[in-house]
Amino acid sequence: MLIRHPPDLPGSEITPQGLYLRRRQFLHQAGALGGAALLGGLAGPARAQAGFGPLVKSPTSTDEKPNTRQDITTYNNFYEFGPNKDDPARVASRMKTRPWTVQVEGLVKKPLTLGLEEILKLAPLEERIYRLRCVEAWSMVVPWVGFPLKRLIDACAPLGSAKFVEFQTLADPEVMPLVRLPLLDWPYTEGLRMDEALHPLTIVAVGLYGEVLPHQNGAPLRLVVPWKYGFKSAKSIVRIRFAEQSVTTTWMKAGPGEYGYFANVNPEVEHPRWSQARERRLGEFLKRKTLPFNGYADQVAGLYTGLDLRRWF
Ligand SMILES: Nc1nc2c(c(=O)[nH]1)N[C@H]1C(S)=C(S)[C@@H](COP(=O)(O)O)O[C@H]1N2
Ligand SMILES: [Mo]
Repeated sequence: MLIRHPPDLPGSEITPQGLYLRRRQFLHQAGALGGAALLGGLAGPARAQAGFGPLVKSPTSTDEKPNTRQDITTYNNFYEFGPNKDDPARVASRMKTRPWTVQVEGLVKKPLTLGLEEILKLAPLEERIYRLRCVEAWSMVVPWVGFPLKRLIDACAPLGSAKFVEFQTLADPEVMPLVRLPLLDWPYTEGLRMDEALHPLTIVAVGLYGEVLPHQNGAPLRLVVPWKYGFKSAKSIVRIRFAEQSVTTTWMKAGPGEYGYFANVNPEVEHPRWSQARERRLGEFLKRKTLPFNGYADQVAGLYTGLDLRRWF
């Protein structure tokens, strides 16, 4: 069986209906291409890990116990590499992360290309231990290595008219088997309102557990927006675009009634097909209560005063 699900999540709940159907279509097509060989044959040797040296731990860190490196790097959503939680760890090592550039365009002083090395010099790296809550009702605690997204945005020199920022991620059919198939609308596209992007909790992550980000977690750079569902945290970013209007994101296209633009963690707004009131922390048996804004309400609720969070989910 290619498709496996965690035992407490019926398959039809994991993905929006449209995605579920496209996944069946994918399986059908993958079958024609050789099925398991297509996904399984791509597993590469584990990459050498490089450390960042001693890091300051940000006071924004949670004091909850981080999940193990094993959990964080083998239970992933990175659909470009496959629909199962263990596909990214097996397949993503094929992605080349050097050289890597990020295209900056839209409402900016002038369009530019930033190299990864330049980006890494923008700000000191620090450790940020954050909760990550997936829309599928599981969560984990991750010791990220990163820096505030604001520092990268400042380097992009957006115009005052920019109200939203859009992120596009790598869609390379040579190394990502799924982008040949219409499982999602590739390239994976996400967006933030400018004030969300500039918020001090929002980071660019380039590592975890003190080491360079494993490919399956979004190497070489990804967003982490801890008060939003995990899908807002786009992996392997190659393009940043500033705009006056918000984009229709990949997940909004996949399930318009299921995934909103804001996607703030909200235990009171049910996903149409399951409750968001509780979550299973990876490695734990009993479910815990999901907190508004994933427990970051004190810091971020103020961004949404006057916004009906049931309507703008
Ligand atoms: N490019 C890309 N980014 C992505 C995804 C994806 O499929 N593709 N999945 C998202 C989802 S649904 C989640 S929950 C998080 C998971 O991050 P992690 O695997 O590092 O825990 O990545 C997000 N970023
Ligand atoms: Mo997710």
